[in-house]
Amino acid sequence: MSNTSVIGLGSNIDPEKNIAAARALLKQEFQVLGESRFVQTAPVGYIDQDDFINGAVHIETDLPLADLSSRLKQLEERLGRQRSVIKHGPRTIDLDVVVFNGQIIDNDFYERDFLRDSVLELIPKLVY
Ligand code: PH2
Ligand code: MG
Repeated sequence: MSNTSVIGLGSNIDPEKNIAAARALLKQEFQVLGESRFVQTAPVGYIDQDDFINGAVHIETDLPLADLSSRLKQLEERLGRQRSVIKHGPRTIDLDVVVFNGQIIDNDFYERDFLRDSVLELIPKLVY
């Protein structure tokens, strides 16, 4: 297992159910090193939508970044994700690679306090 990654999870359509299903799937697919707390968050970006549940999962994988990203996209589809016409609109599940081998690769880390908090809960020594 050569790579470690922090995956950000978010949902605001039936979020209790979809976050639970996503966490279960990630445990089937990857070696899970740890999970953050999952919290209710107010929508950012497009604000006229329901609150989200957000959190993060720390994993270990042999997959390189590009393959990990496409694997997560497949998992989103398995969980019934519909690509909405509304950018930043409601979603059953969002699985984003936020950190890969200690590198922050999703700028939402800097812009969303809840995401940064979840990541730092998992890797407190992360330099940013
Ligand atoms: N994701 C979005 C848009 N807005 N708001 C919250 N609170 N949490 C999210 O995960 C989120 C959002 C699109 O990536
Ligand atoms: Mg996202």
